[in-house]
Amino acid sequence: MRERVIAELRARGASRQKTLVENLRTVGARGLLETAVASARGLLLPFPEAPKPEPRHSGEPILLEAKTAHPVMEREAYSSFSWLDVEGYDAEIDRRRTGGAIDAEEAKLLRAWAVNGYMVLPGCVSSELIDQALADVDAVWRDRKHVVIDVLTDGRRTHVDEVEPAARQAPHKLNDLYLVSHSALRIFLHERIVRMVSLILDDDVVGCNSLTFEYGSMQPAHIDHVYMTPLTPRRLVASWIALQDVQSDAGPLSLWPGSHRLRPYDFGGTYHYSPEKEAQHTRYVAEQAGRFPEFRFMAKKGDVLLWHALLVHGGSPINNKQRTRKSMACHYFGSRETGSSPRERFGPASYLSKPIEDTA
Ligand SMILES: O=C(O)CCC(=O)C(=O)O
Repeated sequence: MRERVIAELRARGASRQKTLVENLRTVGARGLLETAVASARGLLLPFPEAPKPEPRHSGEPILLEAKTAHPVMEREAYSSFSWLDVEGYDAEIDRRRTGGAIDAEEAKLLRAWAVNGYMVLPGCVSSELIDQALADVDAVWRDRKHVVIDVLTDGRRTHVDEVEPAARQAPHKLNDLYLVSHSALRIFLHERIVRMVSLILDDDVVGCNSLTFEYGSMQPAHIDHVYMTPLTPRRLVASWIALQDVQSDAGPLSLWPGSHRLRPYDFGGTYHYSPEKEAQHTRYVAEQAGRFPEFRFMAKKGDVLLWHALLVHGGSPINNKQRTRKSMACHYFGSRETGSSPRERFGPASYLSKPIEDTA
């Protein structure tokens, strides 16, 4: 009887997620009567209490309530989730620390990562190495090398040898500088970055692409995972390396800590973006970012920040167009996620010798 009454009320739109008043409005007079009858028989419906949270179990993914009308992934394979994105990560960090697999500093960074979706490695890259990479950027422009460039002011993707030299003075991205600059490669696969990414992914690291900026990107809030979707969803990490001290009017990198726990957007059974749904997705991201405080990374030259595949981030507005904001943003997969793409080894990691096309 109780199940029948509940089923009927549900069929007319009642739900445990609504308040009592909303449910009464939804089910109308007949539903009201049935509820009263059901109550009189001791079958009081469970309105208006909030649903009881399910007990959390070790290994269960940690996700936030969707709170959106946009389509989101409701069911994801447990096996996609990183060990830091499931219940019990704290005890697992302790276990690895006690067993000597990680040191105290790494344990602290991994805990920050699990909660916020990012970690900072202050002073990670030496100033000398950065200056060498910047000299290579100058050489790319001076010698008009055939390096892919995204012109951010008009959305063009072209090459440095095909673009007007003035394009250098406006926001742009040089793609995969590491293919022509050994110094950029040493930054991209810096041993400390590779070490932390391999701990996060629990896998060997494959560098997929590097983007070099001389100005802020002003990119709207976005999530890299939709553009660079690994074979196993979620197995992507990004790094951001300050090639100079960042000034507040130069469009610092913005992050929304904790947003990596949001459910990914559902592009029709896939995590990978489709151009016709991209605007909707951008609206979803902007709506969801509003649930979190914004953090602007006021980095010093050599500081590195790693962010989670699903963390909402972007380039904040540039308030001084003359001000440079030299930086690199790089993306990494685990070794199992790149299929048969050609790779080169570099120390404990490897990198794609022919990078993938879609980038954020
Ligand atoms: O550096 C920035 O302003 C943003 C970089 C970024 O969002 C990305 O590479 O995904």
